[in-house]
Amino acid sequence: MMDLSDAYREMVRIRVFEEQVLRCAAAGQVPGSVHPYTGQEAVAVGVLAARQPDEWVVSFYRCHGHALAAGVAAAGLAREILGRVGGVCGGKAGSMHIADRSRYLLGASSIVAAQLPIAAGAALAEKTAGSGRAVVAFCGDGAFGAGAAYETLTVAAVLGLPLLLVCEENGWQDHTPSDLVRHRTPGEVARGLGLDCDEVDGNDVAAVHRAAAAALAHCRAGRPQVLVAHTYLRHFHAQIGPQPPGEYRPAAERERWLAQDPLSRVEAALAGLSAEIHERTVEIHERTVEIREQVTAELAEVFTDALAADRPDPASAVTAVTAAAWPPGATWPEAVTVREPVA
Ligand SMILES: Cc1ncc(C[n+]2csc(CCOP(=O)(O)OP(=O)(O)O)c2C)c(N)n1
Ligand SMILES: [Mg+2]
Repeated sequence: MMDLSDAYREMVRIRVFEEQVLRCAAAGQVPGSVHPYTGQEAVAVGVLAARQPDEWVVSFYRCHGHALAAGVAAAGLAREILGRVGGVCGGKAGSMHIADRSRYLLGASSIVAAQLPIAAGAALAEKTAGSGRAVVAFCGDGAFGAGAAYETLTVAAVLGLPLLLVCEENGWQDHTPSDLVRHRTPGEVARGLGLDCDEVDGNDVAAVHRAAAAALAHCRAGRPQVLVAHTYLRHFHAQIGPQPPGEYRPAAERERWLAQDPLSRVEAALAGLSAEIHERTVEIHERTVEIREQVTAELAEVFTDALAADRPDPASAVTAVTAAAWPPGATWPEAVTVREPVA
């Protein structure tokens, strides 16, 4: 069972973190683009509360929420996105390529669906080692239009890989409505390929958690699973530079989804749990306000600190870009030798 207050705090951290990132983007402080995760927080939090802390996670460009929910330190994440020393990847990877081995976040890909075969490889490694651990891969619904998704699902089914593929179905692929460019939904594709596939209300963190916990149990027993979480982006696809994109989605659709905001849903659930005891309800309401205030103060400090940090030395651009050490006995030196920086 997941503690709803803990889940709420985690979801608020992601929301407030992303709002800070967007503020920095508007001020021209973010190199490259940012893909906010606002509105989809319940998916990352619900799923990752169900994984064991040493189960690998693989993400895509909308990865800040996955990273925070995987336990990546907000300070290292903020510095990474802002391209500063002390970032989890040395400030050299940026918003779309977050990795943190200490939290078993294997990496994130900016190429749609490219993370899926990587996740299958990690799952094959776990299976080969007989570890009993699963691997969690996140993707958008657009990934199901890519060949890599079909290949991954097929190989996962054939080899019995301990892989959980979480598809965040938000109805859009960049500025294109998903239904315009697909013939089958991700769930239909997964079931069509013979995989187990559950579909869940992705704005209901408790429901996501239950579905992920059940799916992960099957994965660990060697039965790959797909979980489609239906959700919606609160902001927009991406921001590149200081100017946010204009609104591109129908107003009625946005309003319908924003009324189902995953944070408000938890606030309602926390209050509803004890609706019969008025004082307790007030207490819970105050608690949610307190959590928001605490998280906002914590993250304001994190971003002030990150913005004051240095940018990485350009000479470090070609260091630490390959594995520092190879497994015992492995020889492949020439191919991986890192060039010294050109003076
Ligand atoms: C192979 C590839 N083709 C196109 C793009 C450009 N692109 C970036 S995000 C995106 C939309 C993907 O939508 P979806 O998978 O639903 O994820 P969402 O952004 O909605 O979370 C596209 C087409 C890309 N990054 N990689
Ligand atoms: Mg999408």
